[in-house]
Amino acid sequence: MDVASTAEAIRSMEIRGAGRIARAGASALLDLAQSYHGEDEASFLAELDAAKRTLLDSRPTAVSLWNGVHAVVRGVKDQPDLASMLALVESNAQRFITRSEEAVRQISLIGAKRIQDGDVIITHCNSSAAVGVLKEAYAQGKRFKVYATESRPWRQGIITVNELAEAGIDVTLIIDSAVRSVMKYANKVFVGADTVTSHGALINKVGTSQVALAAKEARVQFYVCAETYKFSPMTLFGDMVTIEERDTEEVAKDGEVRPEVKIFNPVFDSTPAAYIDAIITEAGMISPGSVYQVMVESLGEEAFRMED
Ligand code: RI2
Repeated sequence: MDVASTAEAIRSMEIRGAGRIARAGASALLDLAQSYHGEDEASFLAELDAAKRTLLDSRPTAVSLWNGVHAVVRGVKDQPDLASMLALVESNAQRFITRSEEAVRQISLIGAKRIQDGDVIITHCNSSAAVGVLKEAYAQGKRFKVYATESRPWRQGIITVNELAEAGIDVTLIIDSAVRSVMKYANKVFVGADTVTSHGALINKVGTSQVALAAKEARVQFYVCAETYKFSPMTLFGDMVTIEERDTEEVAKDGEVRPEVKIFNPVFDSTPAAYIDAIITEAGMISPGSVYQVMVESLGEEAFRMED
């Protein structure tokens, strides 16, 4: 898919999930390099820069997209000629996509170790990393129950329950506001991540912080499944994560409520590090306090040399 259609598919949530949008962004830049027919370096760099901006503007919250796009363009402008620029975009993109898929697989294996027979697990929204952990544990022969939230307004929980049921897992769909009632049956929570800040806070689908609060109250373990390219270098410099607000029509259709009613539709929220027991990454399970160190090791120092 080209850059414009990829950005539109991300914006409209046809392509969604923090890991998937990062891979889609990298793949669109790969497509740009492979189909480039221009002849000079300056035009290619200008086109690459415009493509980068188009992709980054599509959804603002998940840093995975930022890290993915920057991993692809890194070093390109320092190449001596157009052929080397195109080759570097291609190899960077392919490396990012392969590593990203491998990271999700590693997280499944590491996270599955935290699951035991008889566990009752809650998950929220639809995270391929969290679902991967549950499916891997089941494939290893562990038997447990899952409660999955509906996750209004997009109802990505429907994807989750169908994926889990298809794998054979005992899964129950609940509405978001049932989380606290159901927490008394649960002993573990597994969720995904859109962004993890340098101080270990989790930015994930709106409602995650309420799940975490209910888990803390009930002393239920709260695990985050996050590839390290969801760690945000910008937060180290004090940047706040932008919380995406989507169309109000997603909450109530036009004409459903009186015109004087205001609608607020933030789609992510922030869970403080103190509510998180551990973050399961491809580099191993870490405490929220170790995010900075793992981020430097995994993303490399160049990720901290900020480019816009
Ligand atoms: P994976 C999703 O966002 C959810 O918030 C989910 O927890 C997160 O991305 C991570 O998903 P959205 O795109 O990368 O549905 O684990 O808004 O698939």
